[in-house]
Amino acid sequence: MSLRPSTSHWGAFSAAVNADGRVRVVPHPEDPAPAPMLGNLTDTLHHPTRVATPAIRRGWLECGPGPDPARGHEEFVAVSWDEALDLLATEYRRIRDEHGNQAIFGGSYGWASAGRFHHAQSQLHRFLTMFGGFTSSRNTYSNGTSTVVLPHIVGGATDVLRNGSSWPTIVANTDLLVAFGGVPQKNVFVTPGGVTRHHTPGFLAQLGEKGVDVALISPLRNDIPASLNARWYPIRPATDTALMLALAHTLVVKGLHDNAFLDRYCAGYEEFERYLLGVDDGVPKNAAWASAITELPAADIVALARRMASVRTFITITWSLQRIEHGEQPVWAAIALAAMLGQIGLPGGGFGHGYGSMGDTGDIGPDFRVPYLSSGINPVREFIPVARIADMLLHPGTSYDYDGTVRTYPEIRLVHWAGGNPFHHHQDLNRLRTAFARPDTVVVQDPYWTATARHADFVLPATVSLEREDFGSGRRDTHLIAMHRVAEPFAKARDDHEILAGLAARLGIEERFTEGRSPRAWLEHLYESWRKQLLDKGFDVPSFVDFWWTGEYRLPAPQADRTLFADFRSDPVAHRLPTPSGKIEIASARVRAFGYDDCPGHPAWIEPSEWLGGPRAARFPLQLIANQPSTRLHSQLDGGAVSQAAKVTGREAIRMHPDDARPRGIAEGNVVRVVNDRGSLLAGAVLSTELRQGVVQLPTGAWFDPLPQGSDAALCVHGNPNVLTADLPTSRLSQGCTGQHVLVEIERYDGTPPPVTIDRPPRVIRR
Ligand code: PGD
Repeated sequence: MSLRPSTSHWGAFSAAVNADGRVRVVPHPEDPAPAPMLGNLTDTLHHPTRVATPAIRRGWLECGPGPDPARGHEEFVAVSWDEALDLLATEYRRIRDEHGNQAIFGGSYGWASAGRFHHAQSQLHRFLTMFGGFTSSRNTYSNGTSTVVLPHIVGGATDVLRNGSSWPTIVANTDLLVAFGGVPQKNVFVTPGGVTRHHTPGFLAQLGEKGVDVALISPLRNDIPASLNARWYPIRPATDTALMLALAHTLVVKGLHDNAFLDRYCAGYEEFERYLLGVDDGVPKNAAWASAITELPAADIVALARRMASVRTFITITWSLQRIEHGEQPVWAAIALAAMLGQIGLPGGGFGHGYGSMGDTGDIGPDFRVPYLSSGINPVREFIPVARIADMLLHPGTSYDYDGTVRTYPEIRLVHWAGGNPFHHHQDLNRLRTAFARPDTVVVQDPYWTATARHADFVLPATVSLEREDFGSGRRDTHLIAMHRVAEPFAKARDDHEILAGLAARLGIEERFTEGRSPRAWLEHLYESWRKQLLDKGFDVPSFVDFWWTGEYRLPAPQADRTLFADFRSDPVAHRLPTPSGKIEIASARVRAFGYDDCPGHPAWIEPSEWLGGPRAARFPLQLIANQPSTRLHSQLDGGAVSQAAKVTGREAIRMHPDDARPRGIAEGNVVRVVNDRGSLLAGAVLSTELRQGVVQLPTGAWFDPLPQGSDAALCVHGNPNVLTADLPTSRLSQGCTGQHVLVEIERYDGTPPPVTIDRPPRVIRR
């Protein structure tokens, strides 16, 4: 078979199916740095965990809907598509008639696959909207805290998160890059929707070649490529805010802050300075104070502050820094620090957020809206901040704070998920299991028997993107890629669109849902409507037929030079920020008025519950960093070759310092048990001096594989860190995800460890 074009969140490629059913993948010829994880696609079509047939949990089939603690512990019964969709349509009608549309939770958070038409959430949200609406979720697990706090500081989140200074501008102008959380190269291979040219590894290499001074502030040394020769500040996890405050304090007491910038462009600096100097609380946030918290030498902090004030300095913070308790604080403190340096809006100066968190931050591709499927406007206004899913299911009717409002959790009866894996992405998975027992019915559409699918009542097998036609492109992508069908659908798998069209037909909304178009007709319709807008703007865009057979369209107008807030700096009146003051709010009267003890009106150090300096560390003395994996995207294709090759004894690899391993009798390659009071997991030990002592690192995404009921069901034998993480919000302001950090203890596992079973399907009874 000839190679056919396609794309994924981790890169564009061409693919063909070999005679043995495996996929041959060739990276896009223009990609200067193809993602290693492309290799996971090889076994994607026929992996043993593909869902072959619609299936219904036996208890649901025999006893009907209702809360059931057996969910996630029971076998499934294979059914026909007609039986599955008939039963589900009846249940949808019952829920709507008895409880109303807000009893349907369709947030369905997750990355799904590249492809603008078959995008699973868009399809599901469109279907649910046409059915009368659903309770939705807001924000993301990625940067949901920043999304809420940034509007209070700079008037919006979009510019900071999507239109930050470009890498060429930084390479050309920055003297000193101060990288809180580093610039982890593993993450820049990924951009939602697709990326054709991975530029960022090249820009990082240029930084190294130019000899830009780099300060890496992270407990993990490999959070920045070694070629940059960064100076490593091995900070104690969760204490970056304290360091930023001490850097700011040093600027004040040495008279190195830019008063003219603060006067003209910022509001609330005086209040912040009082806090820095300890005027009201008697605690100056000086280098000695921060040294005790961060365990970095005070002299190094003072020297770094002096250096930052003497050259063109760019401050970056990764998104992982806000994925912890009080995650608003490092974001706000970094902006306050940058404001005090007075370089915001100057090329190569100021701050950025998310460099190394994803491929599109700082990238030079065009900022182009590509064709997409409209989901319509959800008539139900009910929503939750995305990471409050378990709280909502467990505590309907309970009130909670969110961004200055008081909200109440709705009572959910039906959960429908397509394109996400909450039993990978949510915190405290054992608590989530209890929460998932509460609804009457849980529906999951996924190509694979993920842990989430195993916790459903209805499992509806979806195709993978190689089995359908689509087009794809990500933010700042250079190309729109035609995604040709490479293989026929696996077994009885159907496209999400087809599944939902079948359900829509039974509910009398098929015509509205499909508008009478086939998927191919949708592609042509979406493309041609988009093309017309571009032609009107003078762009030369090929017809759909030409695009489809060429296999790609190179998007116009890349943006090489870009400086965040350059316009605001040039004219702060004409380009006033949409904050109450029109300026950068170093202190916010609005946030202060909310009265949140966990998010006051200016950046502040607030001790978290899970850190090495707190009392909990006496019981659980190691800080686990649960960051993004380098061998797969989140939990996707964990069974793929690249992801599997990095496992140790078939389990996720956990890195620990030899000085932490030795006293525990742990050697390289040992199976270890990682434990706290929420659960435990088995992982394979890898010893490394690339992380500071007292810190261990276990990436997210190993498929959750709990022992069966009756044994230690709180133990994941495969190594998913979310059995250990706390289901706590960042604060009452943003209610964001705090999954990045958790305190644990580790011991060697002696004896024969229980086998990993998640790489096989669950028991499905054929009738
Ligand atoms: P994925 O593994 O991408 O994880 O969480 P997310 O749920 O996005 O899940 C996508 C699912 O969609 C997979 O099961 C895949 O098989 C399925 N899928 C793919 N294509 C299709 C399709 O076409 N149709 C259907 N129906 N399904 C499809 C990611 C989330 O995890 C994120 S974004 C972040 S940043 C968080 N990070 C952390 C963290 O730093 N630390 C911890 N502890 N936890 C985290 N969780 C969060």
